[in-house]
Amino acid sequence: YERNNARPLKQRLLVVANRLPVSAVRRGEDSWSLEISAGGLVSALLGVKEFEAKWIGWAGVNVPDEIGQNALSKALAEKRCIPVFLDEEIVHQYYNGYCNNILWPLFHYLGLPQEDRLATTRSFQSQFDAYKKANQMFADVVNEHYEEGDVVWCHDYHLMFLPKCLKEYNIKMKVGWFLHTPFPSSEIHRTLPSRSELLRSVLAADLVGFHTYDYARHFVSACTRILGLEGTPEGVEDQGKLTRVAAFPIGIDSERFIRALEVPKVQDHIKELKERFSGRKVMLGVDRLDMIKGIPQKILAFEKFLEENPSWHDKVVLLQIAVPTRTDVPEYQKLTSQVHEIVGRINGRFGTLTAVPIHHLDRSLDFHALCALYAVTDVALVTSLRDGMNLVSYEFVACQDSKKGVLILSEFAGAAQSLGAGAILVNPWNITEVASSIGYALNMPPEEREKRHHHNFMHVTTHTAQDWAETFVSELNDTIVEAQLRMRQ
Ligand code: ADQ
Repeated sequence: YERNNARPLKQRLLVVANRLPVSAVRRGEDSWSLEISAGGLVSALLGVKEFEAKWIGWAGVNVPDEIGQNALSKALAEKRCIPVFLDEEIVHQYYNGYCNNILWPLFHYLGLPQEDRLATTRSFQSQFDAYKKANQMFADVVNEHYEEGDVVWCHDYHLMFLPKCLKEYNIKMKVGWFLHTPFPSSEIHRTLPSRSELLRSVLAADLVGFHTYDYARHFVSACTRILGLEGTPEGVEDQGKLTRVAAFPIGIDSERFIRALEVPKVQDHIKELKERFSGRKVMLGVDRLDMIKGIPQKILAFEKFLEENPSWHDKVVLLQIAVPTRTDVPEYQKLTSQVHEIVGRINGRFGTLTAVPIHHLDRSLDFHALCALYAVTDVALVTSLRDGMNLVSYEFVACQDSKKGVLILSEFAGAAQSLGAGAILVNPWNITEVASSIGYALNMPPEEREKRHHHNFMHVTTHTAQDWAETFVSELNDTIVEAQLRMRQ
């Protein structure tokens, strides 16, 4: 209780993620400007009123000098953020190497890197060592700021080694870990040289969460088949210690999107877009430019649709917005050129002097522009080859209550399990199937569109990001209480 007014103090939640939700720009030797990036996780945690959240993570910048580090820590403290300082070499090996070159593709079923096997195998160990070292650095910072009664929530594949490091510091620390990507089949996970060590580290957590029941099941199978442990309906048991494993599907702050549609700037933008594309149906893709998002496959399916349906040539347009990520990685550069080449070819083939069938933008849009685009869309195309959940599909649905547009959704996105009844589910590898689904969606009668939209809208507005965070954290608290009760018995 607080000393003066006897009001119960809020429980502190330490959210540990690779990146802090801020972008930091150095203005001088000891001055920084910070901008909060309003991602899904930030709004989810702002909605959790009974906790006081603090963030721990890397600020995304290299700060080798002490003056700069002190100044940045001070500026971040005002935003309830605590930095972990990583040097360039660690970032290269841990973040670009082990996280993005090994775990990200593997967890999305793209396999381990294959070119130059010997070099990969050699550097694999040094990247894993850097990964462990970086995770230990995160643990040091968490431990330094931890106070008894805090709950620690670790996020994503960057920090699989963290639960173990934290429990080594303090066995009583309440530790949860949530994975935002898919967890692959155990047959994929078992190809990873450090498979067992990673599983054991995650199992040190009290609660392990995934977006879907399938990912949770894959994780439990990996623990039973690779580690020989016992899977139970609650999770995984190792010598009497139970690690609870469950599905916690994320959502969005749907109210934020719905409210944005009333903003005059958004309405003006909607009007402009409607005029610009009048007489044509609008199809939309919004993705980070990443191999897992299936952007080339989506565009090829659209080409096939145009090929087979000449009557639609001047009546439909595809707007593909792709934010470039990891631009220094050759594979991502290759993907960008591949997408440009396909778009150029299709526009050359089906375009006229006054209109092209595909508008492709390599950039991020601000929140209001994105909402306006979602609102004017007739058919959204989410064709990820694999995706933990995919929030674009949720955001589209939230902005469609007046238009009741159609969602074409990959069956390999986690969202297929929650929006499957309202969306048209497709196998994104099957270009013929996606092309015919485009035709089906464009011709769908209003009653069917309404029914499908209603199903999805109900889901998106009742399974929000705030619900997700609250459920995870309260279950984490209960898990510990259970463990303590068992110890007392
Ligand atoms: P991501 O792979 O980043 O997230 P997603 O869930 O679709 O994928 O979220 C992307 C976010 O970025 C959305 O909020 C979207 O609005 C925004 N965005 C994308 N393109 C944009 C653009 N061009 N301009 C502006 N904003 C854009 C990871 C996993 C997902 C999982 C989430 C959350 O890969 O599967 O759903 O975490 O757990």
